[in-house]
Amino acid sequence: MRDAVTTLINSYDLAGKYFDRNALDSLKSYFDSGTSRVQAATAINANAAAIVKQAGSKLFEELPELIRPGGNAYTTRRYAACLRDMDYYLRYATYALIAANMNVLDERVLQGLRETYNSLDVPIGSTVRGIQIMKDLAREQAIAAGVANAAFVDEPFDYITRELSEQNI
Ligand SMILES: CCC1=C(C)/C(=C/C2=NC(=C\c3[nH]c(/C=C4\NC(=O)[C@H](C)[C@H]4CC)c(C)c3CCC(=O)O)/C(CCC(=O)O)=C2C)NC1=O
Repeated sequence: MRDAVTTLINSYDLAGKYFDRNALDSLKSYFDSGTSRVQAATAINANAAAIVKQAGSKLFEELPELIRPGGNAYTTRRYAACLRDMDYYLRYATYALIAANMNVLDERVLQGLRETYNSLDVPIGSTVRGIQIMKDLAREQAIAAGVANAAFVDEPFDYITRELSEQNI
């Protein structure tokens, strides 16, 4: 698992080089954004249960067929599995926000996920919609907590969306 700092160290070490101007600029911007990242993650953590619940309600309101007979989130077990997945996405998104690096998502969340979803007929488009709804709620929480430039909150949600949506070749 990597973060913004270890990724940089790794690549400079592989080249056997001291940090140059680019590396130092990128480290500086990472540390400058640190307080905002912690602030955003704190706000999301404190409201995680509510974010997942609200996002679920909104998703099923938009796509009621998911929870009707024949829908993938129909039956209590599958409904709960769906909300649990949403909670996973939210929690891992906060890790990626703190790390300022998406590697944790690749390693812990995305590996094999599309295959699992396909084999269980979990609709990827609807899952992506759920993730996008959570993104908006998470950003709102960060803004409400006083994070000035909260656009970075979108990053892990968009990353999961992009990776999950990619077509099989
Ligand atoms: C931490 C990393 C991690 C992830 C991401 C993860 C996802 C994950 N979601 C699963 C199932 C599932 N995922 C969903 C999700 C949904 N169905 C819908 O219609 C909605 C669109 C959507 C919710 C937004 C459902 C309903 C199942 C159960 C499917 C079934 O068993 O038939 C399964 C199959 C095993 C199980 O049921 O637990 C996995 C592995 N597991 C992990 O360990």
